[in-house]
Formats: sequence, structure tokens, C-alpha cells
Amino acid sequence: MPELTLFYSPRACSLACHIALEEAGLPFTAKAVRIRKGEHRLDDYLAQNPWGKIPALRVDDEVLTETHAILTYIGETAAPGSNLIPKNNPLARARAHEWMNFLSSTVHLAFRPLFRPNYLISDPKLYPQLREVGIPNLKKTLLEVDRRLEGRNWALGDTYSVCDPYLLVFHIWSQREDVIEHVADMPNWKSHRQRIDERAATQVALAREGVTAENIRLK
Ligand SMILES: N[C@@H](CCC(=O)N[C@@H](CS)C(=O)NCC(=O)O)C(=O)O
Repeated sequence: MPELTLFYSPRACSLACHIALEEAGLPFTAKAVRIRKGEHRLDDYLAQNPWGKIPALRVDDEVLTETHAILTYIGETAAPGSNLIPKNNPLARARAHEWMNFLSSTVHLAFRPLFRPNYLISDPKLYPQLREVGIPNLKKTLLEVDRRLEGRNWALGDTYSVCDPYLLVFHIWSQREDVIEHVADMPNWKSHRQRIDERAATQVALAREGVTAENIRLK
């Protein structure tokens, strides 16, 4: 069994990998690299991951980056019965990658005009214009997630997979005080959130990250 170390920042997209590792029952060490404190830009972390982004998963002597890749690795490494990534059904497996790619590219980036406008434009005077385009796009993108969850317990239907904790990350972000006012009701995603909140693995990872009911709200 390889030695695993997850580098995470509380409530960042790394939370998906954190929960997935708990679900997989794989032994791992969790190391906090707090983005808010700029720790992802310090030499200690850059020595692990020169790209300086979170998450990263050290697997023995190698470092894997990208949430989609890390979740895939966790799903493929978990015990055979765990079904965290569908094994014998190519279409179901492709659906898992469809979700993860949609979440890592389209959904994650839809938050950028609100969370990181400085990554998109240099002049802060233009931020309102960026929000004018970005907010309706975020709302539309989140509603698309909600539409895709209709009639499903989990992202892939009846079976929990690594896609589900990834969905939780963006639901948490969507409930932030500065975002929630721009977001429509998302009843399917809200039920999904309630189901995932009840899982022991979610609770363990959230507690380790210091995320409490006070700092994440559910509309
Ligand atoms: N494509 C990467 C994105 C990673 C990423 O941007 N992570 C954020 C946290 S959610 C980060 O490291 N932000 C710090 C920064 O950009 O300085 C993935 O899906 O893992």
C-alpha cells in the first residue's frame, strides 16, 4: 500500500479528496496548507508542489495534482467493493469523469469572477463589469448542476461515488454569504447536500478541517 499524504486547505476543492480518502478507508496523513495564510506560496509547500495549488496528494515519492486526477486515483485504489468509481461499466465510468471534468473546469471556474477577479482582470475598477457577466453565468451553471441531480440520490444515480464529495465543495461555496444572494433555489442539490452531510466520512473530514455549522450555512 503506498504512503499517502494529502495537502489540503479548509473548504477548498481539496475537501473532495479529503472526504473521498475517508470514504475509501485508505490510510493517509492530512497536512493543512492554509490558502488564507498564504502557506501555499511558501517554500515548504512549493517543494512538494511547485505549481502551488491545492490539493496535492503525495503517493510515496510522487506528487499528484488536480482534483479530478486525485479523486480518480482514490476511487481506483479503494477496496474493490467500494464502487467509488464504477469498475465494470464503461459508460458509468465515463459518467464519473463527465461529472469530475464538468466540476473542475466549468463549475469551479464559474466562481472566479466573484472569488478571484484579480486572476481575470488587472483593473479593480472593472470588477463590477466582470460580476455583471460572471454572476448570471454562475447562477446558470449552478442550476445546471441542480438539473443534472434531478431524480438522483447521488451524482451517478443510486451509487455514491467520488463525484459526490466534489459536489459538496461547490454547494458549500454557493452558500457563502457573498454568493448566496446571487444563487437560485436548487432543491435537488440541497437534498444531495443533506444526504452527504449525514455520512460519517464527510463529518470526519469537515471536523479535521475545522469546518463547522457556523462557518457553512445551508439555505
Ligand atoms: N485545476 C485545479 C485547480 C486547483 C485550484 O485552483 N485550487 C485552489 C483552491 S480550491 C488554489 O489552490 N488556490 C490558490 C491560488 O490560486 O493561489 C484542480 O482542479 O485541482
